[in-house]
Amino acid sequence: MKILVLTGAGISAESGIPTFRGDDGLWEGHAIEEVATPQGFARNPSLVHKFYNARRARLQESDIQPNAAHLALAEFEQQHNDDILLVTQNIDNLHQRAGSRNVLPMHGELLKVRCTKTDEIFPWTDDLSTSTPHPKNPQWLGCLRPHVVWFGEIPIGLEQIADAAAEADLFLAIGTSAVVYPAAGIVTATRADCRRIEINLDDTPQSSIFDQTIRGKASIEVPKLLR
Ligand code: BV8
Repeated sequence: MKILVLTGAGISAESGIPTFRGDDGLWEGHAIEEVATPQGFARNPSLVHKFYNARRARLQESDIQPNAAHLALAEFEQQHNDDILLVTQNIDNLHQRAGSRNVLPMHGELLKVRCTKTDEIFPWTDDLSTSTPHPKNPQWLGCLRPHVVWFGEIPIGLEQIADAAAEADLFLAIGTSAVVYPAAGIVTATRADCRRIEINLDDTPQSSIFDQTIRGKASIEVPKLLR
């Protein structure tokens, strides 16, 4: 059985990582355009670095751990050896820390930085700033950016995701509000006879496309579904 899983910020919420669409629509006090677009970065790189440095520091704090949903997905992958692709919109590393191996972080990774000159990717650096030297060419200063996909940028692995969607027998969408594209479009790329299950606290604009909608917390419902 081929399984495709898509996770969003909701799967990490119970690990202590805030989701994106809080009531005030702001993202940790910032408008998305300010901190998660190439234009925002060009306009004020220091603010954007500060935003990601704070999220990176938070992710490294000891109380941020994978929760039962992350762990159940990792265990499920081991039982199905590699017939599962776990696509995540999250840029935290909780799936990887939980032991999932087939993870495709389609919106990038908070713990990696990328050179804007060469596209080389490096492990994260403490307090990334506009004067951080390039790890291999220290004479280059300030050419590093967070290795995350901002709005208006093309997500990672779209072809692999489309192939997996076309072959999936089971599609699970866990903790995503299904408003960010192209991630939100994946469910419609699955085969007509693919079994589609949505796990979320609330309904989403795509709930009607799913064969089964499970309402509840990911840390409870995912282990229940997979075990
Ligand atoms: C692109 C990285 C071109 C950065 C992120 C108008 C209409 C439609 C689309 C567009 C439009 N205008 C522009 C677009 C395109 C745009 C888009 O979709 N905008 C939206 C806002 C309208 N998309 C893009 O720009 C993308 N690029 O289109 O490029 C292209 C594409 C393909 C080919 C050629 C060209 C790039 C999008 C990526 C942006 N980067 N993140 C960073 O993280 O800092 S997106 C960001 O939102 C995060 O990755 C996040 O994961 C993602 C989606 O949010 P969710 O994960 O769903 O989180 P959210 O808070 O919204 O929801 C949480 C859910 O969990 C809720 O449903 C809640 O009920 C539930 N929940 C909460 N707690 C729990 C729970 N469920 C279970 N248990 C719980 N405990």
